Amino acid sequence: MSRISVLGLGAMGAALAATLIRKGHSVTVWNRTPSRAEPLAGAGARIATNPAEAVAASDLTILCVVDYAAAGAVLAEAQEALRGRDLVNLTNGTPREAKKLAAWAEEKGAAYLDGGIMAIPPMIGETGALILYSGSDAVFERHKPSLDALAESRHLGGDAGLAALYDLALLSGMYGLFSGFLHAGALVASSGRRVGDFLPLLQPWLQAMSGTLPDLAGKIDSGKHSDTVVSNLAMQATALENIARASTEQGVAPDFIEPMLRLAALRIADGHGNDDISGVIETIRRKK
Ligand code: FVH
Repeated sequence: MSRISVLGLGAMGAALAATLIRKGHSVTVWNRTPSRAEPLAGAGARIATNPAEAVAASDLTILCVVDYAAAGAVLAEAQEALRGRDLVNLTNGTPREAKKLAAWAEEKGAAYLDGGIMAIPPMIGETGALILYSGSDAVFERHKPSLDALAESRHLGGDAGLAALYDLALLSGMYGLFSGFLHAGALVASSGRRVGDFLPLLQPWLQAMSGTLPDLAGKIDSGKHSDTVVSNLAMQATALENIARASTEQGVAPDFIEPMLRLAALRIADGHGNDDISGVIETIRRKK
């Protein structure tokens, strides 16, 4: 069992620390607001009085705070202690922020692994939780048994920004689903019906439509948006217009639907009305 320090004891950091304790690790914790460490001390954690003491106490440091500004502030207090240490940062941010922090940590002599948590706090340590990692392969391999205690662990590659990129891509899919659900629910509720009673129709429909994703992904990867098109974009834009018009008629704001309609219209205006809806990706891709 390893010695692990957890810095940041918000809802997620506390769940990470509690799980590591429960699974038999020797855990040191630190939080900016000390009172949040008390329940963990009761469960067997040692409390460090500052970030440097926490980093020095363990073979592995896990950092999980609200954002990268906070992560930078915490690590700045521990920079002397970082030399020769392994650092896993599970704070949510952008790929650029992750790469910048990786470079900073490596300059201080630490080996850096970035992570994206695909779970909510009660899922930590349970089946179904996933944490994506990228950055130091050596840190991942050295600590995989401990990391596996938290969630299924998946290493995406040596580029420290990849975990953040994939995390945000997965969240994009989730928020697309939620915005579609909220709009669909508002339409149904406008008839005085219950949204819960609509779910037996919506869930299988979404499941069926997710079956079209491999075909769309293939078209995106090949750039061939006009191959074997069943429901072309021009037809789908008409459906989107109908949804927007019906929303207004029903007293529902068309705000979730309009961006998709606008992007589809741009693509059609570019002469791609007979292509598949996969081609809309070309209207949002920009050169970096
Ligand atoms: N909770 C969730 O459902 C999601 C699931 C997916 C991953 N996220 C990310 O995890 C990071 C931490 O989220 P959290 O849920 O633990 O967040 P809070 O409960 O709000 O706790 C925030 C902690 O950050 C500390 N903190 C804030 N500012 C500073 C600072 N300037 N210096 C040091 N620490 C700071 C805060 O400390 P305190 O307010 O208790 O003193 C908490 O420990 C996050 O990236 C999510 O996106 C969670």
